[in-house]
Amino acid sequence: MAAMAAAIGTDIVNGSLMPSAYQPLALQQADPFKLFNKDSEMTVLNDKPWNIEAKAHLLNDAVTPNEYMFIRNNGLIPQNIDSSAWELTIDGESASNKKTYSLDDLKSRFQQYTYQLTLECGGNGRSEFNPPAKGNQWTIGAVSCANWTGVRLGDVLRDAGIKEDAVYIGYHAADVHLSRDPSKEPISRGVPIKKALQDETLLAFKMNGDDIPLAHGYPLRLVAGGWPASASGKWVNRISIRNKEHDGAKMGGTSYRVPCEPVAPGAKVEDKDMCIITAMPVKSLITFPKSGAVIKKGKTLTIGGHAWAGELEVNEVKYSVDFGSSWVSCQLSKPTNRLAWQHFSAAIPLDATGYYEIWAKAIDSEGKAQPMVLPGWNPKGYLNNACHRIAIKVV
Ligand SMILES: Nc1nc2c(c(=O)[nH]1)N[C@H]1C(S)=C(S)[C@@H](COP(=O)(O)O)O[C@H]1N2
Ligand SMILES: [Mo]
Repeated sequence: MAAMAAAIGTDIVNGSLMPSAYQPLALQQADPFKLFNKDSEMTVLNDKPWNIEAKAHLLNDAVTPNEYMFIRNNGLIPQNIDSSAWELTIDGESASNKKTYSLDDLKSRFQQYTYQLTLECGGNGRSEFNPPAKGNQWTIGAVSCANWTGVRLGDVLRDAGIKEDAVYIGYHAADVHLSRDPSKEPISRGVPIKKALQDETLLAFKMNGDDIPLAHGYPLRLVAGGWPASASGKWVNRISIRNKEHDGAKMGGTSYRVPCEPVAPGAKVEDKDMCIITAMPVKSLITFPKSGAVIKKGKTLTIGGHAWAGELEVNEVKYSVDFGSSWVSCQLSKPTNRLAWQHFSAAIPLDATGYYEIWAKAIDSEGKAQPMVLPGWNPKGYLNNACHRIAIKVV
């Protein structure tokens, strides 16, 4: 009984009358697909907290709809949100004024912008690292590119006043620490002031034209595309302008930090040798066809997918049907706006019957390509941008 009460978070009234072996509704497994309007092919990695990822073929849309968008939570989703009472406070050592805005203030006082922004969890691809890294075992599906509408964070920060010595911003949010201890934050990260002031860095209140779904940060979220999505605080109610690197929860230690210089797999790395992840590396995903597709001999295989490169543009995507021995260029679209993923396609002749693998490799505007195999090991398994591959059978 005590254990159940602890799990529910309060005493169970009339608990002594509860039949033995009865499972209170509060502890029954909710259906995450219904709860979050997710497609039933999405993969649930964890339910305490909720972490759900897509499969490559589910991400085929040019703009990711909610049903295929991954969910990454560090804590418990806030409940009973009253958006009419929601407030965003700007404070911090480097804010000239502490200022508080209602959602209406933000919507009416500042110009609104819509951008397609790629959000990829820093730990996307973690499942492949060896020695294994603790944490959600993301495969390839912790990435999305939705339309986000809101006001520029920079406009709001400037309205409050940014002091000369500002170097960083840190967000604070309404989600609840897993321990339910109100003095602890599940996560409070941020970005350098320069990234905070970019045109595309939004305080968003709409996703794909509608209110942001609760799991994705309703009613207000920070969106800093191209950086590890952990920088894009959901349910944001306070942003601090800092005169030093933000020191909130999950800014230090091995959280969202990697060895500044490459290390041997499994190495112990001293804190001073760890660096905060900035922009995400170049990456691509073949979203069509689904891996395992069977095609008829004599037909051309059309593949499609997306490519993105942190703060940069993708210059080229290539495919290989011979395990990387030779590469052929794909068609590649320009991004709709900076920090949006780009779409590639190719018509591939597959002449023999049998098993093929299609590998895709993106190259960014600075000439950096995705590695074919796992990149540098790091303690928490971040930044795996190895080439995506699909299997095809020709019959
Ligand atoms: N308040 C808050 N913001 C958060 C998180 C969180 O747990 N709490 N998780 C972060 C991480 S690690 C990721 S990858 C993204 C995931 O965004 P999504 O769930 O909308 O896909 O949100 C980020 N913002
Ligand atoms: Mo993340």
